[in-house]
Amino acid sequence: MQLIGMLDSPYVRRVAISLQLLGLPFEHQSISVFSTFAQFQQINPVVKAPTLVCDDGEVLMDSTLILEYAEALAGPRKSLMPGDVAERQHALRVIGLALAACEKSVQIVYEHNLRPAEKLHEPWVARVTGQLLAAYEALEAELRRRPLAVTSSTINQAGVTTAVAWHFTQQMLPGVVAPANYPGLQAFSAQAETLPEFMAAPHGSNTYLHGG
Ligand SMILES: N[C@@H](CCC(=O)N[C@@H](CS)C(=O)NCC(=O)O)C(=O)O
Repeated sequence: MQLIGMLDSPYVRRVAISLQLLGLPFEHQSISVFSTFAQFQQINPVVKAPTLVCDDGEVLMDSTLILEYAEALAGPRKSLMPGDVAERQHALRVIGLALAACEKSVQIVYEHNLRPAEKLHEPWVARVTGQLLAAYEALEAELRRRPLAVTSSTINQAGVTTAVAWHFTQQMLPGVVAPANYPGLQAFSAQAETLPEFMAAPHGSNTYLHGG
């Protein structure tokens, strides 16, 4: 199967890291939804990253749906989602917060990068920034209450998405979410970024490096 999209997208990156952790081989095409729009359109007319081209050619999109498919492929051998209902409930809460943090970060990036400066709507940026901070405050509290595992064999989807979200926000919006105010997230992210699966799919324009 082929993963389409750049690793500067937190959604593409969470899929690239998860596929590795699930032991599912894949090819990666690092093409942009912006600078290579027409090329992307040839693969997926909707131009959403990530896109997954399955082995039979069917095209999936949306990271959470792609991960659901990946879990089905890997199971019952491997899973990044807890089997226990209470544990799964907690993982889903953490994933929801981390995905909200990704979405709010992306909205701020788009507001700054895709609009002419005079069209930037400050009240919208302020609203979204407040939501972003609320998501990270809740994530920091959850991490304090129930620390997340952070080794290749123990990290789960809540850990992957939290680490990817934090790193993305810090890379794309430096200074917006002060690391000093979120020591748990900062330490967790630093450790996650040393895992081989994270290092093989670094944030940015690189193509996934097979085998680390
Ligand atoms: N909920 C989606 C969000 C994906 C998303 O918004 N990706 C961005 C790149 S970070 C994208 O495709 N942007 C181009 C567009 O929406 O037109 C997911 O989890 O995959």
